[in-house]
Order: sequence, then C-alpha cells, then structure tokens
Amino acid sequence: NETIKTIKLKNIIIKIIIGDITIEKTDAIVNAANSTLQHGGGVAKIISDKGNLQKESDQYIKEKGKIRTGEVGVTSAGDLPSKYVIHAVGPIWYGGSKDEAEYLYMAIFNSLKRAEELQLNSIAFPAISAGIFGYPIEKAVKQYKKAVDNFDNQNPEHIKEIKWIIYDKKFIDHFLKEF
Ligand code: AR6
Repeated sequence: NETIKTIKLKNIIIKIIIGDITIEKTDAIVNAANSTLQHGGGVAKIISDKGNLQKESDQYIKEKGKIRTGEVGVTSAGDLPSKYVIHAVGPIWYGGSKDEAEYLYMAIFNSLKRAEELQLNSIAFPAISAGIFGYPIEKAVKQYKKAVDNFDNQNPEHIKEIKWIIYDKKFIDHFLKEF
C-alpha cells in the first residue's frame, strides 16, 4: 500500500493511502458492512473471506441483533493482521432525502468512538457507502472529513492515526481535495 498524503490535525495524523485494507497493520480496520453482517460483496466479502469472519459475524448478530444504520459492531480480526474489525453500517444512497449524510457521518464517528473506547491507537477505513450502497464519493468525503475533524476536536486519548484506504483510484482526487 502506498501513502500519498499525510495530514496533521490537532491530535491525530491522517494518512491517505492507495491499496487494499486487508493488508493494513492497524489496531482496527473498519468494514463497510450491512445491518445483518452478511458479507456478500464488496470490501466486506474480501475482509470476511480473508479474515474468515462470517461465522463470528453470524454469532454476533445472533447474540446482539441487527446493527442499525449509522451504528457499529465489533468482532475480532480473525486471520487478518489487525486486532479488531469494526463493522460500520453506512447508509444506502437514495438521492439525499433520507438523512444519508447524517447516517454516514454517524457510521464514521461511531467507528472512531468505539476504537477509542477499545483504547486503540490506529484505525483504517475504506470508502464506506461509496460502492454497492451508491453514495456519491464527492459527497461522502465531506462526511468523512467532518467526522474526523469533530473526533479530533474531542481530544481523544488513544487514537493517534486514521488511515483512509482508497481502492478505487478514481476516488483519489476527491480525497485529496477534501483532506
Ligand atoms: N480495500 C479497501 N477498499 C476496498 C477493497 C479493499 N480490499 N475492496 C473494495 N473496496 P462496498 P458499501 C472499496 O461496496 O458501498 C457489501 O455487500 C470499494 O472500491 O464494499 O458500503 C456489504 O455486505 C468502494 O470504494 O461498500 C454491504 O451489503 C468501498 O470499498 C454493502 O456491500 C466501499 O464499497 C456495503 O456497501
């Protein structure tokens, strides 16, 4: 994976990286999940297959129930090199009239909050909602940035590094413009 930009906020370092999230060594990677953790496609399938995580995800849903849009659930990282997978449920894009922006913001912010509660130092995100869920990337990056800025402003004690892993190269300019 290749780091193309590093940005220093008040407390946190942001890295914009091109590549594959499953090879990132961070304390947690975030999965672009759905509310039943059925990892049928997209980055979720890749994370689940490589980490061997479907069974643990099914068990999670059985015990705790569905995860609402904007909320997160945590499993181990299975066979992946990180410690945890934070499964964030981003919104499906319906055109912008169904509070998609607020839900996307929540999915990112709640992932960061949970990572901080777990006392983790680093976390890596894919472009949540911007694939199968259809959220336009130029709008999505605004919510990613807002969530990161607000989290940084809360002066977190543990999280020091947030990585954005870009798989889809046509997203690069949007990330560079927003961050
Ligand atoms: N590393 C980083 N990013 C990746 C990788 C990878 N290895 N592979 C794909 N991406 P998506 P969503 C990017 O569709 O829109 C699943 O079925 C991809 O290019 O994975 O939130 C879930 O189970 C895109 O930019 O997530 C849900 O049902 C980004 O990851 C649904 O899809 C997100 O695309 C979630 O849809």
